[in-house]
Amino acid sequence: LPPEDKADKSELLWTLLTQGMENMDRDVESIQKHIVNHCQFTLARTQFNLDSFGLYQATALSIKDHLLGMWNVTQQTFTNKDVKRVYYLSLEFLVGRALQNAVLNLDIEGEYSQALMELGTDLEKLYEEEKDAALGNGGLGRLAACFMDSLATLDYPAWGYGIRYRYGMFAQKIVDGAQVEFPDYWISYLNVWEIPRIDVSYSVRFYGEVRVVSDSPRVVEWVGGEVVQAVAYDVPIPGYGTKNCINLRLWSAKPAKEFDLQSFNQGDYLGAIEDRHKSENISQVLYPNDNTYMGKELRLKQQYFFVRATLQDILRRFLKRPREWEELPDKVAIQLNDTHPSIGIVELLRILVDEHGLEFERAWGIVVKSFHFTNHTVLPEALEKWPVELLGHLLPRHLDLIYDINYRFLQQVQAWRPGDMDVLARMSLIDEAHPRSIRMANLAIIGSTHVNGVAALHTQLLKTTIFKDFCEFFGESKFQNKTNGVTPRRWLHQANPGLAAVITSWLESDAWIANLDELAGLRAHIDNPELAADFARVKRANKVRLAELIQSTNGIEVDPDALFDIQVKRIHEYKRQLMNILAVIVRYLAIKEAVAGGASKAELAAAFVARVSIFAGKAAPGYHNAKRIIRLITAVADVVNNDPDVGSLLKVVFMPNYNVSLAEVIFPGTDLSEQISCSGMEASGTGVGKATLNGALLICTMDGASIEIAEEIGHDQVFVFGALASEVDGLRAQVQFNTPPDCAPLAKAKAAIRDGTFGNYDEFPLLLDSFSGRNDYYLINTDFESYLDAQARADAVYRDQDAWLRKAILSTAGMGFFSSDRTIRQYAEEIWGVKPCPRE
Ligand code: Z2T
Repeated sequence: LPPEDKADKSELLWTLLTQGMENMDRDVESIQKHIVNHCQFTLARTQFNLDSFGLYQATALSIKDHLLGMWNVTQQTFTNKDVKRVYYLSLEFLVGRALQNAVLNLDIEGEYSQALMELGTDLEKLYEEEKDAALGNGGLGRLAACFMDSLATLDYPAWGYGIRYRYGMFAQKIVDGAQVEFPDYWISYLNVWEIPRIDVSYSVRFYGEVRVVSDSPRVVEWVGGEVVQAVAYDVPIPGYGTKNCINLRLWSAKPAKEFDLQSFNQGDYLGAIEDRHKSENISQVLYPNDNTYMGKELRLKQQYFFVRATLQDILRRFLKRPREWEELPDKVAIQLNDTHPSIGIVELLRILVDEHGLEFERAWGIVVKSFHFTNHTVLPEALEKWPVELLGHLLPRHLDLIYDINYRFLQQVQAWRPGDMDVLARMSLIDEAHPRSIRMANLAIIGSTHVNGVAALHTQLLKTTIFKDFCEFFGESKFQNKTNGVTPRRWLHQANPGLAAVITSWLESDAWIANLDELAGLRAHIDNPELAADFARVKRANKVRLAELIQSTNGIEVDPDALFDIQVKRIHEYKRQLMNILAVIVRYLAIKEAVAGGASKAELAAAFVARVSIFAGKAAPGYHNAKRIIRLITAVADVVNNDPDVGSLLKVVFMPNYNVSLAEVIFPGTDLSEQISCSGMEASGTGVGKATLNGALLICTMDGASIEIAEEIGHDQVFVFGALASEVDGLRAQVQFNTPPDCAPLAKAKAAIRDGTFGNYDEFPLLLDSFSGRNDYYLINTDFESYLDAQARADAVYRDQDAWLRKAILSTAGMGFFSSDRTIRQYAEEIWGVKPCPRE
């Protein structure tokens, strides 16, 4: 702290505060006292009303106290050293549960386990009491959470910024075979992990008008409209093997501090109070769309609310010391997680020009140097395009500035390609088609220094397709690749303690937890049958655990010795869960045919590898075809699972409410992981990393991160099939102009659906129509036989367990590159220019 802050504290208070930062004892007895203290005095529980949830809360509160001590010193270190900080701005942070993660990162599980055992409970059981923090949809949000873990672990001076949604990702129930959404009111009455900072609060304006204060020099003011308050809630993020602890700051909307005297003076006191509270709507709910843009005004309000508060907070920190504005990019790097926070580019420009009087070009130069932008998709339906009218109404001054930015930018484009009106129309921030709209990706590109994709193929596609003009204009060096990774702490160390122990014992070290490249050391033992036996034993135990969960949630009995074939991710046509279930139908029909042909049990076992086909994932509430796919999966499950001809040769399971905690059970129990997107469409995929890390084999197209994973673990380890990204356009054209008939197995599967084998549901004809003949945009027919062939190859290897285990070990062993630690180090060194800053 700067010395003057000491002045208002007595020597005693100063000393106690300084000592109090980290006087937490880690012995069992102190832990017990600390927990019981929280029971009695924070939660006001007595011996008569203390249940498991209360004990979980008290335990978590005691862990949070540990974190806060670390957190305070970490933040002071960043301040004292005046280091450059990185700010990760994301509308989503899909963190899941925090207790076990914190206990493991603090390396204090042994002590807590014993402390709680003596108190008559079980730490593992308390872990299960925690509700997931589901402030994200899928890959993009979970990536942000993995990044926070790596940023903390690697001691980077980083902050995450997001929104404290009152309702997270909806809970999914399956009712009569169909998805039904339920609200996720996740903060029951106390969220133990957050610290409300009522003292950290900023106002945010919407609507209103722009007034000219003076013409030359031109000064304008944005006035009127509605004002709401953003209040900070801080969530400490511990790292592994470090005493650093970083901050995730989430904003919650509250009524403005100032009273609008006018509305109160009108005599409608209760009405005026009611109006004020409408502002709280802004942070109420996470939009549940993955990979699709929804042009709702409330969503743009969320985006602006969040960046307005965040930028005020960042600048307040920057201005704590006397500075030149030109120093901003030396002290601040702002990473935009997709275009969702990209209105921040215009907001920083507005602050510098309107509030601090900087000349436009000077301000713009500073803005561009401060921002960097990650794109997560090439799907056109996901690219944000705000209607000009909507944006101009909500943020009138920002629309002015967007026009100014665009005018200057298009002049440069014109100078670059004189007379080329097409390039001008394509690169403009304004899409002139009706309704006219702002292209947020174009804004994010020209307002940032670096733009990155999330896997090698994805970045290549960005540069050659949707961002081609920009790549030619700015030069290639602006466009970088940062292949996604996952945190080995949550996705191996925490989720799969059995495999973690095996790895540690074979490597004779647990250094892999912080340096995943160490996994390569397993290759030295690849011919040792004992290693294979260890892998087999752990996988079997994890499959038993998963089978028990399936029994309790779905009431289906599955055989842990069957091949567990798993596709878990958001339901989306491009991810082709539909192709998967169609292949399951083909398998089912083949079993039926064999039985009808009089095959004996032994003949059936020789012809078919027993499989459990497991699906999980949420469909966006308005995405009808995705919901129909769920309906088909559950209908097939109903028939197959109850068909005595099939027995344990085939089971189909749709596990409801896929979330982070469920994923932690599913990936360790996966034999075969389905990564079967239509090539060129899955930007990266991160589930693929979690499965492979846990020793699953991949059945995959050459898409997203799978390409690089296959390269790292060896192509022999994966069952590859399907068209390449480079072939997709040509194949689509072919399907359009010279539509091929359905291949025989696909025709059979469709016929079975049509003839009512799986029931006669209204959804089915609509679903079948959506990908028939020329409509087959996702190339299911094109890839189908090649997919079946890959499945047959997987079956063949599974029959040879030694061969399978060898591939499983080599899969895990090759995953070093896909640690989010590697990804974050690359961002830090190649984009942000920030250095590790371990606390003093
Ligand atoms: C999302 O999860 C992803 C992309 C989006 O584009 C939006 C959302 Cl919510 C706007 C996913 C990609 O689909 C996936 O391939 C990728 O692995 C993940 O982001 C993280 O980069």
